[in-house]
Amino acid sequence: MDEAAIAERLEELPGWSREGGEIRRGFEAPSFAAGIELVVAVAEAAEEADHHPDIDVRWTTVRFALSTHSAGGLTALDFALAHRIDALAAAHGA
Ligand code: H2B
Repeated sequence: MDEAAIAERLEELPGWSREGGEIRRGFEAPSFAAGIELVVAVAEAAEEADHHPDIDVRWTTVRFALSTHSAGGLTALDFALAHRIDALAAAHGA
């Protein structure tokens, strides 16, 4: 995916930022339990897509980082999962 395509896709994902070869977003969950439920929901979506984010949980802050390891960078799979994560986060009050 070239730089112009990446920039274009990122514009559709407010809150996500590009850090080198990955995109990242952090969410503030209403509670630790809600954050873990969000992680479980994202894990299910990741299994369905066979595309897996890096996940960092710090009490009520849950951060996701996406890249396509096999491609050594960003692909359409990362942007599709980012949209899915945004929807799941909204559904979990984060
Ligand atoms: N997730 C991510 N983020 N990148 C990959 O390249 C990747 C993955 N590869 N999940 C998948 C699994 C691969 O290992 C299986 C065999 O499809």
